[in-house]
Amino acid sequence: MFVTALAANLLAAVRDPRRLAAAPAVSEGRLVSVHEAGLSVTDAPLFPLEAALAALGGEARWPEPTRRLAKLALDLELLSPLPGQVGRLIGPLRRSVRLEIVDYPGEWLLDLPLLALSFEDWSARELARARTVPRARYAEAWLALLAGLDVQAPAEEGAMRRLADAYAAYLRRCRDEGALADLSPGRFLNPDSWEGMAFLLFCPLALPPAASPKAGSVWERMRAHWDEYRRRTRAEFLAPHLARFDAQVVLVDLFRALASGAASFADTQAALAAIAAALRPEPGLLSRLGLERAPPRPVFCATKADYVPASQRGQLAALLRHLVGGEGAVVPLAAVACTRDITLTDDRGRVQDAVEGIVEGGGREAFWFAGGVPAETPEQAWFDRRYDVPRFLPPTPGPDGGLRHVNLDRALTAALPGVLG
Ligand SMILES: Nc1nc2c(ncn2[C@@H]2O[C@H](COP(=O)(O)OP(=O)(O)O)[C@@H](O)[C@H]2O)c(=O)[nH]1
Ligand SMILES: [Mg+2]
Repeated sequence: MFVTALAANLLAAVRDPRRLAAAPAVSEGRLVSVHEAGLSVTDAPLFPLEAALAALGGEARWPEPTRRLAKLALDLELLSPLPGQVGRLIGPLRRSVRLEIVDYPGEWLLDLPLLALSFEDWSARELARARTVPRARYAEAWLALLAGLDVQAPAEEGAMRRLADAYAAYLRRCRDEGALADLSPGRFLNPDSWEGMAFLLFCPLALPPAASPKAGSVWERMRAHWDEYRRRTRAEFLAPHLARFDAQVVLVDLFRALASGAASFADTQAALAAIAAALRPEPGLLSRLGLERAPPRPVFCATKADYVPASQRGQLAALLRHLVGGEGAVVPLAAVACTRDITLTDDRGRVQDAVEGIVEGGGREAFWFAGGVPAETPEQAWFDRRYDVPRFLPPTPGPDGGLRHVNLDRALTAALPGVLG
């Protein structure tokens, strides 16, 4: 949705700068033209912009969520004013910028911290937490398979597949039933082009009881697969994509974590800490991996900011800052604003800021967090109150193709100060 809204509003902003008013290049009239550009035949799959816009414009359906890596290219023409006397004499320079936007499943960000982990250390960490609440409940079938496994036995394809499948099923349950987020490897949840690859046959394993693993054993083979997974992550995700980015936007849904209980929130917190550490420009993990250039300062966005009224978006940003630490920019963001701010008054005359939008079926629904969004990790008791977060329908694009948003222009300017600033 972010990529779709970004493209739709950049295209619309050429005619109507109010679409992205907080981006100085737009508000000052320096964005002259925007066109979608083609990709070369060897490039990544094309981002399905047309399908996404058709979904929004037709019956106001949400576009498909990201399941694979895809790329969108936009050609921008901008004016750069020259300073001083010269500038007044010859006027601004025209420059062309090609903006390439790479959309990929967010789960893959958690593969970055794995690049610095051994199979032994990752296994120990994952086995330990799979035995604690709430994960243990989802891990039963996988742990039962492990209990009957001799890791020194000769590796056999069928047995390895059953173990890897059970581990992947555990990760999916953690994500879908537990709303947990600190789940690895990311490709087990979203394999994209790696679907069915033999090196995905591994899972966390306890160390063999004897000091050294036997050649050809399950343990040895799974560790080899782990090494191959990390090699491919470097070769096919890090090197061609992440390491070449000039900007990295990380979208974080804090409402899902807040509404799903303390365990879900703690897990999201752990995942974000690991991602923020990996993306930290200096001396973060990526820079230590010997990339040719330092990674860009990330822009962390608290998404779906249209779930809270304007008066609470500062709190939302504060909560995200609390979770990611000091590095990078933090922006409360709604790629598409589905709600309007309202004020509710209860029978005792108490006033509450809330939002209201249209939900599936056409009904109008209000939403608010009692007491507001917490600015730090809430106490356990805060989670006792359960929130049913409605799923609002997206607004249809305007006649100019633009979409109502919250802070999309601020997020873009923070990500690309040299282009839109
Ligand atoms: N209210 C609101 N909902 C959003 C917004 N962006 C995304 N969503 C909801 O979140 C879902 C997933 O968004 P999407 O961008 O597809 O996320 P992905 O799964 O990470 O690719 C959408 O189908 C919407 O229901 C937003 O700005 N406001
Ligand atoms: Mg997405």
